[in-house]
Amino acid sequence: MPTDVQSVLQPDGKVKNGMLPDLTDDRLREMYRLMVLTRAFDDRGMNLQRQGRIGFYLPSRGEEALQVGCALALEPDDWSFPSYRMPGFALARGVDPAMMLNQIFGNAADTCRGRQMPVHYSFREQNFVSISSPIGTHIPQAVGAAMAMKYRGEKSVAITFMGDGGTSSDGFHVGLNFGAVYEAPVIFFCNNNQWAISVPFEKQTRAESVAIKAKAYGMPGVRVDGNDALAVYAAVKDAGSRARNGKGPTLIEALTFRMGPHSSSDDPSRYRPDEVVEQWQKKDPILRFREFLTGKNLWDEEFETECQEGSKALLYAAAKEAEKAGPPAVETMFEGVYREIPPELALQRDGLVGLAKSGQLTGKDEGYFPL
Ligand SMILES: Cc1ncc(C[n+]2csc(CCOP(=O)(O)OP(=O)(O)O)c2C)c(N)n1
Ligand SMILES: [Mg+2]
Repeated sequence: MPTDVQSVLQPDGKVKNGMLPDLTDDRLREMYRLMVLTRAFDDRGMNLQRQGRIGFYLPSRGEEALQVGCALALEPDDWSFPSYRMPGFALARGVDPAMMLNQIFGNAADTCRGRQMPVHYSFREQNFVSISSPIGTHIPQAVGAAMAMKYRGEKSVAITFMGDGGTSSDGFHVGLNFGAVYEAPVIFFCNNNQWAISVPFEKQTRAESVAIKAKAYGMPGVRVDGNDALAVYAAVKDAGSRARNGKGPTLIEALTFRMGPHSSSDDPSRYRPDEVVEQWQKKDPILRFREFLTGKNLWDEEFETECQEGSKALLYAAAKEAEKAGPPAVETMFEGVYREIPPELALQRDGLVGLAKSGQLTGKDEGYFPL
């Protein structure tokens, strides 16, 4: 039933009988390390924004388990069309955190060449397709990519992510219908963190869950505890194997909670009571996983220090480097669109480069996205 919530780890970190996915001890410890790294990355991002060193950040505190569990259940060649609250997914797919910081700073080493909003990453090597700001537009894109894989006889799958708010977008409905009709090898993953900025889930839909919507499109719908990395891992593995075996898409709804603000520009205390946040604090996915590892003798203080301090030091150094790199050169603005640049644009480019060279174009404090 799409209303049952699948889980592997109980709130005290104990495993439900016979439910443990097939993962080595090293892989389990890696899962934990990546969750800690994700939280450290979010803390670094928010601190950088508060220090005025970057313009914008968007944290995912409390949502680490679903990001890491999901990423580790995929194959290296799979394609992802993520939403914006997924730093842990990128990290767990093997993206270098330094590259993510380059994007946030929009510096000369940024893969997006400073043209995207901060946290709207794009990493070719990991088949990580550019994050789109307009909600839901990437969902049909993922379906199209999956259809292409099927057409070409490839064994990879596409996964796409949307929030609870994203399920109200036109892209969601179009994507799910098209994906099911064409039996595309795609996984629709809804991160139901209960809030779409200030809109609570109960105002988002009259349906009893997101997962139940799958039935109308003709695909399985699964509800899973999003604070349980192992349950998410198992759900994505299952959906991936259905897709790889020609059985079409699955809709996964992972239940979690957005512990922090929507973004560095938001103040959630204006629209939701602290008590709700406190209740969810007790369900912290990282603490639960730590309990689980402890029960298996896979955790000790030394490992904890290694994860915590290692992540902090890595990110502190990478942020310093990213800041030092400076913005992309002005002429890059004219690259990457035309094979041969039209004469009127070449004229503008040369004018701008001239201004930059004569020091009349500082660019300082200009152009930050004000969200
Ligand atoms: C088409 C569109 N409408 C509105 C917005 C403004 N907006 C940005 S994030 C957001 C909330 C989305 O919430 P949800 O899908 O639950 O994702 P979450 O932020 O919780 O991860 C909205 C309405 C947008 N970016 N695009
Ligand atoms: Mg949401």
